[in-house]
Amino acid sequence: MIRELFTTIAILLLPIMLSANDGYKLWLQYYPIENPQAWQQDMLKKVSIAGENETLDIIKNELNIAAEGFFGQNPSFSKENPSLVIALKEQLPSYLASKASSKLGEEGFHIFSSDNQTVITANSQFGLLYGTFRLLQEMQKSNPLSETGIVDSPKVQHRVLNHWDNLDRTVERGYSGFSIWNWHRLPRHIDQQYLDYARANASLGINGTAITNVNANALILTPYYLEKAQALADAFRPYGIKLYLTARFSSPIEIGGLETADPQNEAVKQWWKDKAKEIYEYIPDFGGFLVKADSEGQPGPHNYGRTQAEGANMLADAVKPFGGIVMWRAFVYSENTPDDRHKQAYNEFVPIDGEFRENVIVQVKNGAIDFQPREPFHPLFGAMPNTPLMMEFQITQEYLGHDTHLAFLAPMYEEVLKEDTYINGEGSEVAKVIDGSLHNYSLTGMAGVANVGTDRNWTGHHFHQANWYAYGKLAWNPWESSEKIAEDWIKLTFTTEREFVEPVKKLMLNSHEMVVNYMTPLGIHHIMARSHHYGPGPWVTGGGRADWTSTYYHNASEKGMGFDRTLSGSNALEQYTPELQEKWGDLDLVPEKFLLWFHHLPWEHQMKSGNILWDEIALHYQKGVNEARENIKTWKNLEKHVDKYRFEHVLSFMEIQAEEAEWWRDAVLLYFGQYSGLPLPEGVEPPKHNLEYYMNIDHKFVPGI
Ligand code: BDP
Repeated sequence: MIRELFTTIAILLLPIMLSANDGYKLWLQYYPIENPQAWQQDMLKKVSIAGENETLDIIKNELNIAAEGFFGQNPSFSKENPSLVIALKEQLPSYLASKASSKLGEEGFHIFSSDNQTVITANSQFGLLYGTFRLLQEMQKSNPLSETGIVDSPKVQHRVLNHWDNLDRTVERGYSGFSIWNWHRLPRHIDQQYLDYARANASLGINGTAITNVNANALILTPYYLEKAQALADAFRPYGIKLYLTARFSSPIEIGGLETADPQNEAVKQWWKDKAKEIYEYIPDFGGFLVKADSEGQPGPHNYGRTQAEGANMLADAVKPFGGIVMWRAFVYSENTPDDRHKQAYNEFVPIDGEFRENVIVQVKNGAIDFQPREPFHPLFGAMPNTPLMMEFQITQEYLGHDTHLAFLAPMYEEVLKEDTYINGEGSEVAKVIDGSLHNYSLTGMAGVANVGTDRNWTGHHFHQANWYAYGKLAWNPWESSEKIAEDWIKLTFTTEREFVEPVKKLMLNSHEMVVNYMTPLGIHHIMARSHHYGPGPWVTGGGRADWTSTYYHNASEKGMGFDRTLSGSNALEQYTPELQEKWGDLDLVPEKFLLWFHHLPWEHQMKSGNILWDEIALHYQKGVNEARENIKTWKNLEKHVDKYRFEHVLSFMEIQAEEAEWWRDAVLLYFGQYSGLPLPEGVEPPKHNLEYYMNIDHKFVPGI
């Protein structure tokens, strides 16, 4: 009797339980497909998977979860008359193998129909895994297979997440809780979250993870930690994910007892060789090292008068016998170099183009300063034909409002990838540097600075899951469009209902521009609060490093504002091709989004709209605020399409965002207004407080530092 009562209560509670979606399942919701078409239901009825191994088990498990979610039923796994065949190309009967594409490479896949069967085939088990995820995504979106099916393979080899996670579990620039790596419990306890993390990555085709901060701690290379790293590598392996570690350049001194870390010193070279050998004993398929050197206080080859190539090559030689690579960051700049920070990486790396070993890839941030809300592409892209370069995007929103500001970053990534460098004439887009086609690179890669943490929904803001997703999709194919990425993500994460998908897509696609509007419009940059970068700080000046202040970048005075990077200023422009110099150097041709990035202009400068610069700046800030408010209305109208948890969560973050957009507008306009001496134009709301009030805001313990 009591048991029956419980059952009844449980059944009654079911709808409420179902609606409690905390977002943990990311874009792998596999929610019920309403009115499924025959092909959808039939496809997952009887599945044949050729062979046995851990990756195939993962595939099987995925099909179970998906079929259960879509239709409330599990597939039967059988070789008899299967509706879905999953097999390596070499395992397929010849009549099917002959239909499979010959262009799959190592990780690609082909999904096609033949008679009444659907076939997923590939040359490797990871290709099968990627193909399975793709098929399930298409099912959730109710996209029937076309005649030719889907043939897809990654355009970039190394698709790596960079975790800026410290050994104490804090995450540098992390806003979603603590590091998901529980070092204390490793290696004995493998948390389910590690597997779910690997699964989510595999569903996007991400095939590498650098698990430690670029501001590295040498301890990670000691046996105590290598044993833990090994446990993670073992957990990730069946998902096709390789593990990388960050190498602190001074490790030979700190943990090796040597007196120097000079890359030309024989004992140092040998130390790294031995260390690499040791690491490969723990992790036979270790991916290699990620290195930040000679930057922001990190040790590096400069300490010994050596070049970045000499430093990188020493590590490259150490991992070479085991097939490892070195991802050497180009984020090298110094407060002691008198040049515009914009120019320093280029000046350092271009002269040593071609001097790196063939297993080194230089990792370049998307822009020359530092993950600003908007930057022109880094001038190194296109400028190093003899050295493979990989892209580094920041997924975590250090300079984009942290956890609560909705900014869908695919349009920002896409803008950079599709920009033409003109290096080999028109059509030399950055994406062609990244996919290797422009210079025939032997190595290709893309890194994304991860935004995941221990928050239940992984990323703080539910919509920031979309940035992890977008990064993965663009790493797989840098030519993918943001619009498609947004639409797919919405459908997989929430619903396929048009009344929801369309407005949310619009909101997402505009969200990055909205943030730029209320933070740093028209090429303004680096005016965030000092150090934690949370909120406005255009007044930040002085301190140890000019290149970490706002005044260095905006140069505001009674005469106007902006960074003159033309011939009359730092001439950073000369690092771009003549086509771009002409365009970006000319006030009539430069896109207004880059105006104050390259030019210092008077407040009365005439803009294309007919407004003067000051008015235009102010109107952009107001526009951003209006857009943030508008988003709240849009979201509220969509309540009936979303589960309560995610609806409320997103709504409260949107409210914070709209409030903080006002904070940005008021603080920045009051500050620059002191110099322009001009009134706010019509349509811009007066500030709520005075400048002093904003300058005195002091947020305690902002996460991420
Ligand atoms: C800057 C961050 C700093 C990182 C650095 C980097 O403020 O925390 O260590 O980039 O990329 O944006 O190395």
